[in-house]
Amino acid sequence: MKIDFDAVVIGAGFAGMYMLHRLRGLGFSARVIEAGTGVGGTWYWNRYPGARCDVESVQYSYQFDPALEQEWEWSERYATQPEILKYANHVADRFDLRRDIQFETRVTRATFDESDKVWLVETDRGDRVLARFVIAALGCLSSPNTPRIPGLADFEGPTYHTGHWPHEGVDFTGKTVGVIGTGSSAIQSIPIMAQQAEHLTVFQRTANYTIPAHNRPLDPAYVREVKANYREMRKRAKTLPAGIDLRINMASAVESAEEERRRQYQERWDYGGLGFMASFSDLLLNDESNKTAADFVRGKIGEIVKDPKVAAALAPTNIIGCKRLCVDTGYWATFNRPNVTLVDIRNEAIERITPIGLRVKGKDYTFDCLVLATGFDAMTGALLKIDISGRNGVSLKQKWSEGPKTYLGLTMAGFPNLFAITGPGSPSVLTNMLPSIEQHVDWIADCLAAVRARGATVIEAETEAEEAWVGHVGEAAGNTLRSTCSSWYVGANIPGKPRVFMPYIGGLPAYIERCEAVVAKGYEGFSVG
Ligand code: N01
Repeated sequence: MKIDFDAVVIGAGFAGMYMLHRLRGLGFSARVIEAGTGVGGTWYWNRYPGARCDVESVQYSYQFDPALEQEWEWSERYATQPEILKYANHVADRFDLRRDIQFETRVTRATFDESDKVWLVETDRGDRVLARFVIAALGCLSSPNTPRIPGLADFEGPTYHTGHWPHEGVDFTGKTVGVIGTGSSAIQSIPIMAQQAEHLTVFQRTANYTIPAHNRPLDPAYVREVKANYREMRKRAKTLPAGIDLRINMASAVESAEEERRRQYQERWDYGGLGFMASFSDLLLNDESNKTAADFVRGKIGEIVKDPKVAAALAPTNIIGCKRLCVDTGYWATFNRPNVTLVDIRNEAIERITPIGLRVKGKDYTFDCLVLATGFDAMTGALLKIDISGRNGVSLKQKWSEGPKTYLGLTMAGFPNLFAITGPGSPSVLTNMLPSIEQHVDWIADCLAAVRARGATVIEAETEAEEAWVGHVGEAAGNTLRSTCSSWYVGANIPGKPRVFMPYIGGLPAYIERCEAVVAKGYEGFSVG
C-alpha cells in the first residue's frame, strides 16, 4: 500500500512545529494539519485582552537551537500573547515550516487499518490521507468549554469566549459587559476590560487565588546574563519538578516560625509569580501548611479591596494551588473601581441567559456583551473531538470512558503508531510547557527512528505497561492536595467527565528518567513489529 506521508501531525502550535522540524531532520515525510490560519496554537486562539504567559519569557521558549535562543529578544518579564505569537511565526519562517503545514483544515477522523498498518486521516475539507504514524500535537487547553447554560443562544448581544477571541480584537468602550468565570483568563482580562467598559459585572462561582506578576520590561544586562548562561540554566531546569526554577525553599511551613513564614510569603509576593507556591516544600502536602499560605493571600485581599463585603466574597476558601495558581496585574484592585460589580454565585447556578443578560438567584442582570471566561475541556477534550479508532474498531472515546489511559502520557495500547504530545499521564500542565513539549517531541522522533532502524513499521504500548503507568500516575496524584478539589486537572469543570487526576505529578526529572529508561531497555513496555 502506498502511503502519502510517513507522519501526519495534528496541530501547528509549539509542539507541532518542533515535531515537523525533527521529522524533517530525520528524513521522514510529514504533513501538519492545522485548524487555524496560522501557527502558534494556544497563542493563536487566546487573544483576549491581557493574555500573557505566566512563565517568564526567557524560560518559555524553545531550547533546541542555540542560535534561535541567542537571536530572539523578549521585551518583558512575562511575554504578551502578541509577542509569543510573533515568536511562533519567527520560528515558522526561520525553519521554513509553512510549506508542510495545511492550514484552515480540521482533522475529523483517524482510523487505523490493521491489515496495512496505516492510519487513514480525514479532514473537514474532504482530505483522506494515509500515514504510517499520527502525532497529536493538540495542546492541553485547546478545546474551549462553553457551559450548557439555558438560553445561551438567545443572548442578543455579542458573546465572546476567551479561548476563541476575535482576531480583530474587541473594543468594550461605552459597553456594559458581563463576565462568567474567574480563572486565569478572566483574572488577566478583567482589569483591562474594566478600564474600557462602562460597567463590568463579574459572575464568580469559585473565588480564586492570584499572585501579582510585577511584570516589567526586561533589563538588557539580565538578558545578556541569561543568554551567556542559557545552556546551564536549561540543564538545571530539567532537574526541577516543574522544569522552572521557582527557588523552592525546602523548609516546612508548619515547622517554621510565624515570623519566617510571613517573611517568605511577603518576599515572594513582592517578587511576584508562580514561585509563591515554592515558599515552602509542603504547601501541597499538608493542609495546615497550605492554610498558612492561603491565609496570607486572603489577608492581602482584605488589605487591597476596600469594601469588606466584596473582599470577603473574593477570598477563596479552598486549598491554594489546588486549582492552578493565577498571576495577575491589578486584579484585586479592579474591584475597587466604581464601574465593577462582583456577583457571588457560589451557592446558586446561573438560572438562564436572557436576551439582554442573565438571571441568577431570581435576579436579572443586563449587559450589552457577554464574555465566557469558562476555560477548557482540558487534556482529553481536543483528542476526543476527533473520531479516533484503533485496533478492532475500538474508539478512543470507548477506551477512555472511565478516564484517560496512556503509557507515559505518550501512547495508548490498542492504538499503534499514534502518539500524543503532552498527553494525559505526562507532567505537561504541571511544568513549563515548552521544555516538556521538546522532551516529548525528541522522544517520539527518536522512537520513530528506532522503529525504522529495526526495519519495523509498528510500535504499540502493551496493555500491562499502560495499566502499570496509569496506576503510578493515580498513586502519585493521591499523595498531594492537588487532586482534592474540583479543578480542570480532574475534569470537574465538564459535566459528566470522569473524575481522574490527568497530569503526572511525579515531577519532570523522575518522568524524564523513566522515559529514558524505557528506551535504554529497548522500548520496554512496547511491542515493535
Ligand atoms: O479557565 P478555568 P481559564 N457557571 O477553567 C467558571 C491556562 N491559562 O481559561 O472554578 C459559572 O481556570 C469556573 O468556575 P469554577 C492555565 O493553566 C494560562 O481561566 O469551575 N462559572 C472558573 O472560574 C489555566 O488554569 C494562562 O467553579 C463557570 C472559570 O469559569 C487554564 O488555562 C492564562 C461555569 C474557568 O476557569 C484555564 O484557565 C490563561 C458555569 N457554568 C489560562 N463554567 C497563562 O498565563 C465555568 N465557570 C499561561
